[in-house]
Amino acid sequence: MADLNLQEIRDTLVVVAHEAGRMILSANPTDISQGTKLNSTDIVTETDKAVEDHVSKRLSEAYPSFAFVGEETYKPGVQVTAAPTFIVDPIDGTNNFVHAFPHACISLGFAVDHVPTIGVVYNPYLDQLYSAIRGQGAYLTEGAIWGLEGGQGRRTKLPFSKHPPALAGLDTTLVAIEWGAARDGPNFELKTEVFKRLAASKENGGSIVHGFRSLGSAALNLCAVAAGQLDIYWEGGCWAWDVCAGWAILAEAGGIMAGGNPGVWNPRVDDRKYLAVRGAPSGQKEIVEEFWKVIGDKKLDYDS
Ligand code: LIP
Repeated sequence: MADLNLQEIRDTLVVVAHEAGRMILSANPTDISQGTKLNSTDIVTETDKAVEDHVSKRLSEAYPSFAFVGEETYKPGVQVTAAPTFIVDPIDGTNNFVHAFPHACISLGFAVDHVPTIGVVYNPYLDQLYSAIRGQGAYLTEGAIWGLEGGQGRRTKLPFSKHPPALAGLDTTLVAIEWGAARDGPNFELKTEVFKRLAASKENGGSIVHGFRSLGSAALNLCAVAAGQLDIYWEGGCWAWDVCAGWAILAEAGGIMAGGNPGVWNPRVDDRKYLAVRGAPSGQKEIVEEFWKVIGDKKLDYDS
């Protein structure tokens, strides 16, 4: 990695993210002319494809030797290699985009040796850009396009709190969950059961978490965990392009990414089962193990 100019790559990703943001804001969000994938919830729009085409062209021109994995051009069974790879979701939160719900983003990740190394996640609706370079911290920049701070935007280091509180147990947490596209079968049944156990009172054997947030974007979920606004995010079924950028940002904000199934401490970027925990002075390992106990003996299972 020594010969990679990570700062230059990040800066390029920020410019491309702003270009993609303008494409998202100028698109007709109700146009789902490209149809759906798994079922009626798994929507693809022509904007998804147009944004990915633009991003792929810009990045292959700037870095022709790097690999590219994108949601709309991905071929089932293709694994992320150890080569420097851009891992891109053109619109993460497509269902929000289609419904004109202002919680979607362009997610531009860069992985080296399977490790999420650079992350740029941009929500154009709010002009909020989250970014991180491995070893150089994670930041939120707000209002750069809107002209704040002379066009530089207001920059805040993540997590927001300089002294994040210890993690003291699931009953003190705000948890991001997602239903995902699959709405039947054993994965859906296990998710539904785990959600119920997490929410239920202790008297009924539950964890009584403070609450759930299901906002439809894995990348923005990870950024909220990185910021310390959410404590945990658990999902099975999303993909490397949903999490790569947010994972780099989470890691640089002191967070950890464990596996979405019990016992997996070091998931691959394309594992498709994830458990993200915010940065904290103590309690991360313990809360992962407490969460895994809630999952029990069954396991989430997805093809790559
Ligand atoms: C979405 C993910 C989300 C998942 C949705 C969908 P998309 O990505 O960010 O975590 O639950 O099913 O996959 O499709 O909006 O890019």
